[in-house]
This record gives sequence, C-alpha cells and structure tokens, in this order.
Amino acid sequence: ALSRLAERFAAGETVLGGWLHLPGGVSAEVMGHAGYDILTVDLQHGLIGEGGLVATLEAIAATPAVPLVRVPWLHPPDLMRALDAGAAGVICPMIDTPGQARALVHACRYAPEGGRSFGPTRARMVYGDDYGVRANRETLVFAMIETAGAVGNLEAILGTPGLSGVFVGPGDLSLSLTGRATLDFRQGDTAGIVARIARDTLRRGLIPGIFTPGAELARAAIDLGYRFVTAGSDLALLGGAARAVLDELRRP
Ligand code: 3PY
Ligand code: MG
Repeated sequence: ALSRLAERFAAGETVLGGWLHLPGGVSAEVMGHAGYDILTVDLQHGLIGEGGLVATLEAIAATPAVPLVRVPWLHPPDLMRALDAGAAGVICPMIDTPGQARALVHACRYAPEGGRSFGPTRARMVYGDDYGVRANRETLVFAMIETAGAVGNLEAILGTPGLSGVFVGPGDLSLSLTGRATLDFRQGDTAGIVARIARDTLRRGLIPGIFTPGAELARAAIDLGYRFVTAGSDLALLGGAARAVLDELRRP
C-alpha cells in the first residue's frame, strides 16, 4: 500500500498530522521522528516551494510519517507533479463547488476514473512497480472546505466520486464567515459549522480532516469527530517553544 492510512481511516482511527512550512528538510525529519502519522508539505503558504518538494519528501521518507502535499491551488499540473514526486495524497485549497471537486479528483485519478497523466517518476521508485495499478485506490484526495460558498455546497462536494475526504481550513473559513481570520474554530458561527462538517462528512463515509495549530484545538477537533487532525506546524511549534523558554526566563 502507499500507506496504511486508508485502512486506519476505515477502522475509524484518528490520525495525527504535522504541517511543514520550513525549507531544508531537517525540520521535516524532526517532525517525522517526533511521531506524526502524516506530514503535509505546504506548497501554498509554506516556504518550501516547488523546488524544495522532492528534498522534503526524501526527508519525510527517512521517517515513519506518510507524506501528503497541500498544493498551492486547484491546478492539475501541480497536483500531478506532487503525486508523481511521491506524495501519498494531496490536499487542495479553496474547493467551493462540486465542479471544482470533480476537477480535483479528475487530476488525481488515472483513467477510467479520471484524467491523471501517466508518469509516476519517483512514486514508482518509492511505492513499487505496481504503483500504477494501486494508485487510484490508495491515493488520498482531500478538498479543502474553507469558504462560506464551500459550506453551502458541502453536500454536493461530498457527493463527488473518488473524493477521500474534506479538510477544513479554519483560518480561511473564519475569514470568509466573519471577516476575521482565526484558527480557533470554537468561536462564533464558525463553531457550529465546523461541527456540522465533521458530522456530514462521516455520514457520507468520507474522512473529515482539519488544520489546528496544536494540542488544545486538535483535541477539540477530535471531540467533534475529525479523523485526520493536523496538530501543529514546524514553524509555529518552533516559535511557540522558543517564546515559552524566554517567557519563563524573563518573568519578573
Ligand atoms: C486555513 O486555516 O485556512 C488553512 O488553510 C490551514 O492551513
Ligand atoms: Mg486556507
């Protein structure tokens, strides 16, 4: 298998993710050896960039973590290159309509289910010669739900054949719903909507995922039923730990 993730999700397990913003690969190794089940290379807001993708995937491969890529946008060449480079799955930002969800799946699945072009350069090396016949079944494809429009279209998006699950971006979602971006999805109207996304996604037999910056919000997400819970990015965890040391030492 590309990973044991599909089985773990099917068994109802909660899987913990880390998020990678820092280039260079060493922080990816640190995060992987820390024990995250999944590491997501963020090519949208991270500092890694397309040119740093392969080195970061190689660093993840030196750890037990499963590599996913958050692509910059719904752009089929980026999705296909991330998968060819060895991502076990992709997370695509700003999927607001069922048409966009269909385009996302189409780019990530080989014919007859989709239109992914064949050329799994590094993926075949990493996952084996039968990658081509297993990829459609095992590649994870997550549509990000992070606008009011996406919430309005949720049922239709969840009906997209071949979609593995959805992934909530609480920053953009709160920005869209309230005009102010916060990762704390427990605030205001966002709370009920984030709870409903988990319920509706589970009811359709798909995987509800979400980004959180750390343990407290990750726990709250797990309590709502989220199964793929990202809990922290390398950049934010480093900054938070550094601030905690300095606060402790400089406390009057
Ligand atoms: C968001 O919170 O909008 C995200 O995309 C999380 O990375
Ligand atoms: Mg976002």
